[in-house]
Amino acid sequence: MPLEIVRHDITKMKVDAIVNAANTSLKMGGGVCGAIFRAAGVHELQQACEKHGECKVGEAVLTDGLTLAAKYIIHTPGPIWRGGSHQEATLLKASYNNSLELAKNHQCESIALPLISTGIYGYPKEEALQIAVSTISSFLLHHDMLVYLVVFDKSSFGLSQKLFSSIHQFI
Ligand code: AR6
Repeated sequence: MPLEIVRHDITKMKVDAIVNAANTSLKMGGGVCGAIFRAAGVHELQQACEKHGECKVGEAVLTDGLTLAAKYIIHTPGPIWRGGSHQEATLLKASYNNSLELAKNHQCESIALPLISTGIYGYPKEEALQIAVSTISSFLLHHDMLVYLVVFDKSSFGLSQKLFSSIHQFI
C-alpha cells in the first residue's frame, strides 16, 4: 500500500526522509518543527539549515537527518491560514509536491509527512487532510514510494478515522 495514514510521532519514523512543517527562516520553532530539531540535535540542525538561508512558502529544502532514524529531513514552510482566499490551498499542495519531488530526487523509497500548516499556522484540518491525501495520491500515480501521512493530535486522528477507513495507531 503506497499511502498509509498513521498516528505516530514523526521523529520516530524509520523512513528515508521525514518532512518538517518549517518556517521561511528555517529556524527552530514549536510544534513538529520543535520536536524534529530536539530529536535531530538543535545546534547541528540549525547549522545545516543556515546553509540554505531562507525557504519560500510552498518550496522545500533538504538537510541530513543527523541523529534521527531518517536519512534526510525535508523542510517546507506551509501557508499561514488567512481565511482561504490567499492561495492557501495552492501553496499547501506545493509544499506536499515539492517535498515529494525532493525526496524522489534523492532516491528516497519511503517518506513520512505531517499535516503541514494545521497547527500553529491554523489551516482547517479537514481541508488540509483532503489536500494532503489527494496531492500524495496524484504523485503516487506516477512514482513508486512508500508514503506515510502522520497524524499526531487527537482531533486529527479522529478526523482521519472519519474520512479514511484504514488508520494505523502507534501512540
Ligand atoms: N509528529 C507528527 N506530527 C506532529 C508532531 C510530531 N511530533 N508534533 C506536532 N504535530 P505545527 P504548522 C502535528 O504547528 O501549523 C513552527 O513553529 C500537529 O498536531 O507543527 O505548519 C514552525 O517553525 C499539527 O497537526 O506546524 C513554523 O513557524 C501538525 O503537526 C510553524 O510552527 C502541524 O502543526 C508551522 O506551523
